[in-house]
Amino acid sequence: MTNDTGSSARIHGAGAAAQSPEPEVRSFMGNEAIARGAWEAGVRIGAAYPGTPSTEIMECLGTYPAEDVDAQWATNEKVSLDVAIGASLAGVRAMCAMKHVGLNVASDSLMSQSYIGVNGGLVLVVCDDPGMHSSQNEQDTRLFGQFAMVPVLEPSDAQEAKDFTKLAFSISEQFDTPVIVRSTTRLSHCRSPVVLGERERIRSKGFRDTPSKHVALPGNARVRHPLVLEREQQLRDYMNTSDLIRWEPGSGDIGIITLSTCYTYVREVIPQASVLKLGASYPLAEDVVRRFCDSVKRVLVVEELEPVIEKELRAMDIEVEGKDYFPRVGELSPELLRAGLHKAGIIDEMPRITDFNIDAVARPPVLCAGCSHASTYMALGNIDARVMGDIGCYTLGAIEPLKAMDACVSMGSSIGMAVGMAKAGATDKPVVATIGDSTFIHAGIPPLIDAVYNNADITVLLLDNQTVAMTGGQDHAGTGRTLRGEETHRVDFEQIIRAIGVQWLKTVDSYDIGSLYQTYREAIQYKGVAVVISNRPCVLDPVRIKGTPFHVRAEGCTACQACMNLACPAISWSDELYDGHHKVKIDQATCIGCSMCAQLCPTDCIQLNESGIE
Ligand SMILES: Cc1ncc(C[n+]2csc(CCOP(=O)(O)OP(=O)(O)O)c2C)c(N)n1
Repeated sequence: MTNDTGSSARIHGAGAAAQSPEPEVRSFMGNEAIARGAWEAGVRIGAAYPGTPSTEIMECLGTYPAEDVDAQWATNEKVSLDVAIGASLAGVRAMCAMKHVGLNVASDSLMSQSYIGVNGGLVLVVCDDPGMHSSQNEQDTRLFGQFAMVPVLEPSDAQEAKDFTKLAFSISEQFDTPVIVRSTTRLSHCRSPVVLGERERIRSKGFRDTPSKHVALPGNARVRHPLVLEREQQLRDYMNTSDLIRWEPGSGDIGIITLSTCYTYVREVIPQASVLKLGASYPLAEDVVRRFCDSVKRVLVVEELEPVIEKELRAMDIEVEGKDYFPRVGELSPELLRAGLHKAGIIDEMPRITDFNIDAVARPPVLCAGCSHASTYMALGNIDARVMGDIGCYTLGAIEPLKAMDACVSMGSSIGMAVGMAKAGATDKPVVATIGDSTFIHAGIPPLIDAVYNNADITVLLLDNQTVAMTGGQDHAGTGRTLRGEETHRVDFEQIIRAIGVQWLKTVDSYDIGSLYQTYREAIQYKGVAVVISNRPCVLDPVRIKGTPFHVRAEGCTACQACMNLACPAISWSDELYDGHHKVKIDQATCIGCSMCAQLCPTDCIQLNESGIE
């Protein structure tokens, strides 16, 4: 698995497999399988904005030949969907990929595109994160599918992830609808065998000049909406007869309706049950579901997060059980399923506790040694500002010992929140917004325009570490490189900010702590919108930085803890006692030689360890 704080897993691309005469079987992560499915389906355009657990889908699609597929990073999820919509209307198969919260950003386009329909197949892959391994909420994308009246396919393993993605393109074209393929962290990041196939040679259909279908005007949309309802019924009929639904008869009176990775847990925990495995959560294959429910005495729905299927069954007047026994929050697991079935009186034995006798090392989230965000939050703590944060590695500025962030909601919200907070006048502290480079491009520019337009008195700190560090170091429009690593135009932040009308703008090096403090103080004294850009690259990406480490001369250390305010993971207390006291020590392997701690040390006892001897 990967997570938002690590780099992406190793990815299998096209390799030689595409030419192999025999079907080849490979171990794929769900995300690799989705990319493979799209490639085999003849996808021509792929666009995504990174976000765990979806990021590897586009990275992997970008390993297939450029003449087959144009795989690109978009500036945000809405743009990624819009790119895919344009390509679909032009007549080719197109896909966009995002994490669940990305669909909130893209939803404005999705809701209308549902009416407009497609030309080339249009697939949205949306990866949910039950359990919030690396997300700010655990919303359930299936509800969005219902809301937009767009079919939602739910694979349960990597093979299905590939097969369903391929099928999604056909369904899209057959029913003139965008299709959502929903994954979850467990599927996206777990490996299982996948049989590879050939790429379909799909010719472009060419653009069809039908403005009454393509232009979302009230008059056109009024005609389209009833067609969308008809399409829902046709899709329902299709779901009743398609291979997406599988009835697996068992013994006894219990019938379980399930889907996605929950299906694999059901098969493991209660192999004897009759199971109806749904391949699509929307629209529901009502006829088959009803027949299945009639064939058993007791029906349970096993689904992660919201009781989506359970509520649909209730609406069909079917007696059903589910969330009384299985949690509505977090990830489901075989253990939780077993506990729920036990509570429901279906299985006798108590939940099996698997004791691996392993003491997992606690790994609380920390900024990396030498992270350029650390000095910013240390300074903000000292300046005592009211800080509206944003989403990225720098959200860790909220936790001990930096603890210099008061609120953080969603990508790009920091600047708008700062405007509101400053306008409300409810704070005697200066109001500061902190935002990363990728987040600024994603959703930070409109609120900065708003701040200038409405004469807000705020300071914006643009923390430009020249990568999307949080999701593993992807490129974006501010790095000057494309998804395939080609050179491209690099957005000039200073020019953009000046063009917006910001009058007070300075750029600082966040490793230069003296001038960083000085610049921040000047910025918050300015009446109006002041912007400070700090432009130290991330220590992990695009190149891993490792300079000569610093070490502590213990005899000079007064244990004043000034250096510890940086929250650097290389700095800790010594094991040895000096005159009965611990002193500071620096882990030589972790220190990258950024010098920030040495600048903070009042006794100059932190020095470069040029000898390499500790
Ligand atoms: C709507 C949405 N899309 C994607 C993500 C995943 N994500 C979390 S932070 C982040 C961007 C971080 O990049 P940047 O702002 O440059 O800050 P850094 O992590 O590099 O410090 C992304 C894409 C998300 N949380 N929400």
